[in-house]
Amino acid sequence: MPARTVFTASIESVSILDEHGRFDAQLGADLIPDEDVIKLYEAMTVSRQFDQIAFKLQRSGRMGTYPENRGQEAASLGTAYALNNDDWLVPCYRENTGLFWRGLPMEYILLHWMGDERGNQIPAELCITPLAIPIGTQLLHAAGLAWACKYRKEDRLACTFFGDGATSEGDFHEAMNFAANLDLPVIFLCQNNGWAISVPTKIQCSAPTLAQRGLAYGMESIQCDGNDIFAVVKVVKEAARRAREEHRPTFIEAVTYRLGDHTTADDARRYRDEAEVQLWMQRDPLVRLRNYLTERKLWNSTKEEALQTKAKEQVNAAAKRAEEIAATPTSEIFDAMYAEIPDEVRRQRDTMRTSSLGQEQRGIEASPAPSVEETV
Ligand SMILES: Cc1ncc(C[n+]2csc(CCOP(=O)(O)OP(=O)(O)O)c2C)c(N)n1
Ligand SMILES: [Mg+2]
Repeated sequence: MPARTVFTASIESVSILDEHGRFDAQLGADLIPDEDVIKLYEAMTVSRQFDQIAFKLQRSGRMGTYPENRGQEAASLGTAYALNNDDWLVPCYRENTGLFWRGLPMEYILLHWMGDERGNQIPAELCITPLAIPIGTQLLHAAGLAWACKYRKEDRLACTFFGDGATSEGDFHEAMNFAANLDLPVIFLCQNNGWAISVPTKIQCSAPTLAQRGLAYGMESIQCDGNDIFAVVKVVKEAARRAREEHRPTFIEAVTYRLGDHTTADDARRYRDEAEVQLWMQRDPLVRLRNYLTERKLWNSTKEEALQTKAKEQVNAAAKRAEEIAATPTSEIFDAMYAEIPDEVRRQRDTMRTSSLGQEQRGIEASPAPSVEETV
């Protein structure tokens, strides 16, 4: 018997507002009302400002490591915009813009990177899970949440964010398999930003697209320009419809670029070409949207100036709130693990202040932090 083709596939890539400012009127028709485009641009600007201030907080020793979101704002923002407010957002750590859009107060993210776990105690009504630092783990949480939504017959879905590097993790493959085989209402939103720290995507994956990985599990998979907020909104809306109406998962590869270092602990100049960075600067999602609004006479330099001032004020106020939050009693680290504290742990709790940990006991006081304005 002659061999016959049993499967062929292709991956579509969606772009609506391209890097040259060309807008696809057909694909983009009635997608985002003008007043919302303005709000989305404002949200991107505030998030960019947040990055700058967070970076300075880290550099002045007032915060731990911080991963900049610069250049990737459109992917999480477009997604949060396209979903309902009770859909689960299951983030990684480069989704600030979308989380702020959902309503997360900015100080939560700062507290997280300051090493204060209260930054991860996200108000339940926001339907956002804690930032996931162990790469790929959150995909399984999203599949589980989506399964729960389906089981309870709720009209909700889960959307998880992760990077290109995460697609090489076992958790990624388990979550994708689980979601496709159990018909779960979940969206896998991969931010392919070209790099997993110093590993370029092209040596991480031999296939021409990451989206193909979804096809292998039998789920709808699509690519979009992740720096084009219109394209992101378009593909996420369709994925959400599929999740709600058909209980089927979707894999979305949003092609974007990390304009900053991996984190403040990294120096990307050591492993990537400056020309590549310059090329992607031309595709910056924020600049692209500003040009679009300016061209359409919906934006001008006066509005821009006012927005910049407002953004600085907002972020500085959030930094102040984060720095001024009262420290929790150290003994609190013992409170959440056991309903009834075992003897050995109780002993540790009761004696910790008499050991070398007990700085406060010995009267050593930390020097007061400078005000935000002093160093930012
Ligand atoms: C399980 C696990 N392995 C390794 C790391 C160290 N690590 C932190 S970020 C990162 C790269 C992730 O790359 P990608 O998924 O592309 O996300 P990006 O940082 O580019 O947004 C690695 C390997 C980790 N956090 N968790
Ligand atoms: Mg990456």
